[in-house]
Amino acid sequence: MRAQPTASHFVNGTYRNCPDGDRFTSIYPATGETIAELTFASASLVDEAMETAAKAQKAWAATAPAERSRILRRAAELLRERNRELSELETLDTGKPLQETLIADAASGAESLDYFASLAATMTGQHIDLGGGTFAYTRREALGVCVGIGAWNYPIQIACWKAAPALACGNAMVFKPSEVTPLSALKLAEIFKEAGLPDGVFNVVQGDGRVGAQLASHPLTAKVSLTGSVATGKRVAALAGEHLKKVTLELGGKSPLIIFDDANVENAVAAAINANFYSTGQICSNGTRVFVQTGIKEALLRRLQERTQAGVLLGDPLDERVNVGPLVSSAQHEKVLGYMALGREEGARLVFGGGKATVASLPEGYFVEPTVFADVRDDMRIAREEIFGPVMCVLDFETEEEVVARANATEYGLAAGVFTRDLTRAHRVVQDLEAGTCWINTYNLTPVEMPFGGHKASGIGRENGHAALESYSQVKSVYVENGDVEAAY
Ligand code: TXE
Repeated sequence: MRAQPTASHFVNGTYRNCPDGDRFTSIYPATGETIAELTFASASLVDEAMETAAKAQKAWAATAPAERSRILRRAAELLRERNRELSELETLDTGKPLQETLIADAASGAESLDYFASLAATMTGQHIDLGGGTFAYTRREALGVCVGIGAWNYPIQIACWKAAPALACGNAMVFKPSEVTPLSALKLAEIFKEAGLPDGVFNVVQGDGRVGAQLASHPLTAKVSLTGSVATGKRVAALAGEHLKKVTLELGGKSPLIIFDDANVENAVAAAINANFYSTGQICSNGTRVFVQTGIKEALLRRLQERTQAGVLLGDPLDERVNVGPLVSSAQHEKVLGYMALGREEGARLVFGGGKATVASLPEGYFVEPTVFADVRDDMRIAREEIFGPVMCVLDFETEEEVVARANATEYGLAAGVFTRDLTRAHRVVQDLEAGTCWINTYNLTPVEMPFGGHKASGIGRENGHAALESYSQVKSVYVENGDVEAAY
């Protein structure tokens, strides 16, 4: 199976190779086969991409917002028209089931482009009366060249979530996908060009953390938006601080999903499944600490096991019936298996799963079993560290006060969920949870209209919603004098 792109990079409206860059490959996680061979961008190609973007940005910012909207909307249509082709590519690159990529990846990218296209022309300033005919007004202006750095779990979605608000505001973007999943961002660049985006406004360069660091500290970078781990977030924030770049960080989590004993058990079980096993558990906002009030604990565990055993279909992610694919890479496979072993060593009760999964036709695939540990204690590493695989930790609780304190006792604060039929309690609990996104009686839904981002170590700034427009633009205040200018002499 091959998914070789025309070339590794896309700069100034054309595919570019970089023969002097280090070589790397993309592999299909279900088989370990190489599907594409690429190169990292050299320092000079990164410079060229930044310079090209800086030039193109001036004209793009001067383009009427309604025209910018039309181009972004056309790109959304093209994403939808090519959804199957893009989804198959995303499945090859990430190993996520086609069943998921058909609805959650390019489709979410298209939603984001449509949404920010519709907001592009609504960005207005204020008029401020200062008396005596004097006034001030504000303009909301683009920042310049924004750098996007992506993670490997939702490659095209992440590229769109960053590009859509950036371009809507009149910025240019240089995007670096994760070196684990380099392919779909190049297709997005092609689509933007076909939709009429001027050359140089959206560019893709490949590379690992070294290229990421060069981009984050580049003299022409106005802002950097990263999706990745907390460790990388700290490095990017340090670079951004040193060079005074604006920064948005979407980082990891160890989010709580709290289930009170008056909850609708079937819905709570469905949410716990989605919050831990969708995308084989590789989602930053996953509710991996499932706090269950003791009254319904055994009933909930039983239904969780019954539904998982009856419903999970592991296999080739290109088969649309398959609902659990492999992990993204051999490194992630080792990491997740290590945490499964650790859970046992730490004394958690293994309810089901707990190891490597075998798919007879795909012996080299990075498969693991969806896994549930019960009787997990707060101090266990499996309850404290982000695993980024299908490993659910179930923890018992007795009272509301206790569970809120324990849910908050983490450095992370990306997301949280509450299941209860008592809505007064739901709102009270949500108010006290230290998390950027909370769900009541559902989990992991992230519509583009809703700002998304983390409290505490889970991030800085917000993606999506009106908040994203604010973070990709800056205010200029203009004071207009209507009287004479007084001076001391
Ligand atoms: O992420 P990294 P990795 C977590 C998850 C996973 C772990 C490692 O737990 O197991 O992180 O994944 C770029 N300056 N998440 O190694 O390293 C890098 O090239 C600038 C959670 O893939 O954080 C890539 O494009 N950029 C997460 C991006 O940062 C740098 C999603 C993310 O890579 C850089 C993915 C540097 N110094 C992994 N170093 C989530 N929360 O969604 C690396 N990069």
